[in-house]
Amino acid sequence: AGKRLRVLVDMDGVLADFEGGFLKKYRARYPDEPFITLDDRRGFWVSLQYGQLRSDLSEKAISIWESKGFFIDLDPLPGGVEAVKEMARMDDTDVFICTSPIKHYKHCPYEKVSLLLINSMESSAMMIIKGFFLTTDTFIVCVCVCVCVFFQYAWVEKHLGCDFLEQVILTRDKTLIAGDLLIDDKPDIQGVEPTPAWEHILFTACHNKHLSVGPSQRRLLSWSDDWRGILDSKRK
Ligand code: U5P
Repeated sequence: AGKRLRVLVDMDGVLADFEGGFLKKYRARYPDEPFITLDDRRGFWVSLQYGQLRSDLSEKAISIWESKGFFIDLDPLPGGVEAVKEMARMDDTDVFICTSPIKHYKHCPYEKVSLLLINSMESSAMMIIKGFFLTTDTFIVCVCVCVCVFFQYAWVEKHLGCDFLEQVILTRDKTLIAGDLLIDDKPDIQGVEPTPAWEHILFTACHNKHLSVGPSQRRLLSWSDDWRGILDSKRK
């Protein structure tokens, strides 16, 4: 018997339509502001390109994905959910959803909730919580990150089912995670591990489709592309 194949699948831009969901909500919230069509998107960071369009648009862009309900409302990308479910049913195959939690929290709607929470606490409870979190700021960051992470898990439960919650890996550094394949739309996946165990398969997205990638880099054009062939190529 061969060894088991471990596939890591990114969420935003691979399973969930982050770019489409972003543009729809950005235009609804800021109808009079300039925007970038999906065809004109370049570079992984939406906030960076909006900031180049006009400096204040970077913050406006960030405010969209840090709004309540943004992640849970994202539509699945065509074929992604079906592909991941099929992978999970394959013999000798383990599939994990590998995603990064948000890093900004300044526009997080739960900032207000956490402030209210901390202000309404009795002084002794407040002292204990403060002792644990050190500062009110740390407490706010913790609440915001927890709630945002909750919505990423909720998306997995909604579209893949609660059994898949066991398969979620949340990390800011994907190079630390060992796997045979990482299917991800981010062109440069870096972290503290210089030689990650996985082969990165670049999932084509509006922001990376114009990039010429190195000869060793394989792409998955969409979920109708031959992902089964890519998995088979890694089996011993
Ligand atoms: N993201 C940003 N800025 C951007 C675009 C995306 O911080 O301009 C964040 C989003 O919060 C998204 C995450 O959830 O990156 C996707 O990371 P990854 O798991 O696809 O690497």
